[in-house]
This record gives sequence, C-alpha cells and structure tokens, in this order.
Amino acid sequence: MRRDFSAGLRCDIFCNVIDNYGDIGVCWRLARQLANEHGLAVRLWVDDLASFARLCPEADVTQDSQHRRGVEVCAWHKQFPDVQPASIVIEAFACKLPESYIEAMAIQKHPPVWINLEYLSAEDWVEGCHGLPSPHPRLPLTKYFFFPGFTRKTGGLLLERDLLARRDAFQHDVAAQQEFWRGIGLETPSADTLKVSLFAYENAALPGLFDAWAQGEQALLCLVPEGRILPQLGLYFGVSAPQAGNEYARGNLRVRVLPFVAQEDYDWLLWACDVNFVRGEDSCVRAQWAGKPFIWQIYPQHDEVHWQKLQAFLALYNAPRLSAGEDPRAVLALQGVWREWNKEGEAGATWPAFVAALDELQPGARDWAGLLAKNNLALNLLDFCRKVGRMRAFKIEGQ
Ligand code: TRH
Repeated sequence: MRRDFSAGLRCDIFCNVIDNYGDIGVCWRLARQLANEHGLAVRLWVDDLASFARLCPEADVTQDSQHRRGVEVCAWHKQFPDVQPASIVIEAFACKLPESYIEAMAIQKHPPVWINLEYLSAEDWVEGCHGLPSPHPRLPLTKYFFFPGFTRKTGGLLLERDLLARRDAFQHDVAAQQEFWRGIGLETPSADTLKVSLFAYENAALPGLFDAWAQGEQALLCLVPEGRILPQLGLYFGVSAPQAGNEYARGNLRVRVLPFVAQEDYDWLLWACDVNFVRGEDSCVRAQWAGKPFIWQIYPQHDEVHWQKLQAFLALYNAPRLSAGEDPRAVLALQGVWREWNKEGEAGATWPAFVAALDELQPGARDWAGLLAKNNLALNLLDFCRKVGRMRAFKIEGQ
C-alpha cells in the first residue's frame, strides 16, 4: 500500500479531462479550497497532466505525484496503484472510478462518502436531483449526486473565502490596477477606453463584432488570452499565428493577445475589464464573481440542449432586475448580444444597444455576485458529507 500523505480528513478527487480546461479547472479549484481553507488532505487524480499544467504552470508533467499549492496531484494512469481510499471520494462529472479503488472503498470499515460532482446548470430539475443517492448495484456503497447551482436548493458555486474582498480591494486600488496593466505589458488604459476580455471558442460572429468595435465611437481595448479563438483573430487582421504579446488595431479597436495564465491570475483580468466574454463553466462563474457585465459562450452540446441551459440561466440572472421593475430594455440588450454570440450570428449588430445599457447593467451584475456568494459549494459539500456520515451513524474521520 502507498503511504497516506497526511492524517485527518482525507479527500480523493478524480478528474477525467474530456477537452478544454473546464473539468480540471473545477477540480483544481475545489481541491485547493478543500485543502487550504478547510484543512483536508486532498489528492487530485488527473488523467491529463498537460492540461493541468496550463492552469498550474509550475506542475511537472513527468511526475506521478507532486505537491502543488497544498494539494497532492497524482497522475491517474490506467494501471491504478493500490491505495487506501479517502473518507470523501469525489468523482467529477461522472467520470468512472478505477474498479480496484471502488472495491477497496467497499471493504473499508466505514466506506467513504462518495460524491458525483455534476456539471453546472441553472435548469429547474437540478434542485430535485441535488443530493439524490444512487446505491451501487453490487457493493455496499452509495454514491450521491451533488449539483452545483445558482439557487439555495442546489450545491452552490465554488467561491474562495476571501475572493470578493480581494476583488473589491483591487477595484478600489488605482496603484494595484496600474500594476496589473504594467504586468501585462500595457500602459493603464485611459478612462474612456472600454476594456473587454475575450475568452472564447471559435465563433463565426467574431468578425462582425470586431467590425462593430472598430467602427464604434468609443476606443475599445480587447484582451484575448491565448486559445481557440486566435486563428480567427489572425484571419481578421490578416496575420498568421498570432501569439501572446502581439497587438493589432483597426479603427477604434485595439486587440492584445495575452498569455494563458495560472488559474488564480485569470481573476485579475476579469476584475480589470469592463465587460468579460467567457465560455464553458468555470470562467463563466468567475465572471459572475467579478461583478461586471459579461457575455457567456456556453459549451455547445449535441441536440442543441445547451440552449435550454442558456435560457434557464438568463431567466435566473435577469429575474432580480425585472422583478425590481427596472426598464426591460437593458435586459433585452443583454439577451440580444448573448443570443447572437451563441448562435454565431449578428453579435456586432446587437453590440451598440448592449454598450448603451452598460451603466444600467453594472449594479445588477455586482448585486448578483453578492446574492450567489451566500451559497458556497465547498461549505455545502462538507456539510453534506457530514450529514451522510451522521446518517450512517459514524463520524467522518477527522471531524
Ligand atoms: O475550457 P472550457 O471551455 O471548459 C469546458 C467547460 O467547462 C464545459 O462545461 C465542459 O463540458 C468542457 O470544458 C469539457 O471553459 P471553462 O470551464 O471556463 O474552463 C477554463 C479554465 O481555464 C477556467 O478554470 C479558467 C482557466 N483559465 C486559466 O487558468 N488561465 C487563463 O488565462 C484563462 C483564460 C482561463
């Protein structure tokens, strides 16, 4: 047996990287939080260390086990080692745990609390499914579905303890902001420049949006982290292989390509910009914590089911504004640009109305972050595990 790395409550998180950075992004964030804020000994098993290393650049992809930011990060190979299961076992996004590990869980005196951490969705059915048990067909084990979400009856969202305080400190600190702009190699933009970050999948709406920005009345600085949108950016400006540090301009639009940074550092960009384009799951949540108006490019799924998810989120997100009796025009402007960006349509045509509504949208974006902050996923998850432990009439080790 491999020696366990720490006493106290232990947690194993299993992450199977499907594509992009969302799976590992969520797991890495949760792992750090459980380890650093709640004192758990966390092992993160990941089957693609190269993806992990994009979020944690000091990672060594050749190591089977390494300690990073308080977490033991382990390479998850097909041939799984003989290890002692932790007291909390989290399989992310229904990834399939190693058979030998499941068998080992079943023979523990106190079998672990086994959680399937699901994808984020704002749809109604999530509340009904959050926390449901799923008994193993053969072994004396029960897996529980844990759904992140936006309402009190869901598991909530990942939020570091001090995040909003750090955000506020940064947004009120001119010197810290200047430091940020210097750090990415730029002068602090003038007050009348609109600062937009653009993290996106390929999107046929990009040229139209760039045209609208180039022809707009206001100077616009667009910051693009390296990634899937770069070839299209290159096409637009007639250059091949744009890379970090490159800058392009047309009309009132200035575009700067940024390096893909460590996960913790991405927040600074979101806090520094006036509008953020985000994608997938984790960056979308981070944009909400930034408290700025944002545009979400949802991860496209088969049979167009992602449209339902998008509509469900928009309905929740806009509900506080509409029920407060605010002028619906700002909400419609936001919906317009979200719709066109996601259907890769006329995003450029919807942009002027959106920009005109920014002042109205800003306070709502901030209030929304405050509302969501009351429902913290890591705290909820630990409460849930304690409850399951109590139901089984044993104390979770270390509690
Ligand atoms: O990379 P994504 O498109 O991930 C997607 C979604 O999660 C989707 O739901 C899932 O099904 C699919 O993967 C498999 O977008 P997401 O979720 O925003 O993840 C990006 C991560 O990258 C996030 O944790 C933030 C991080 N990031 C950095 O660490 N540095 C950077 O410079 C940037 C731009 C992002």
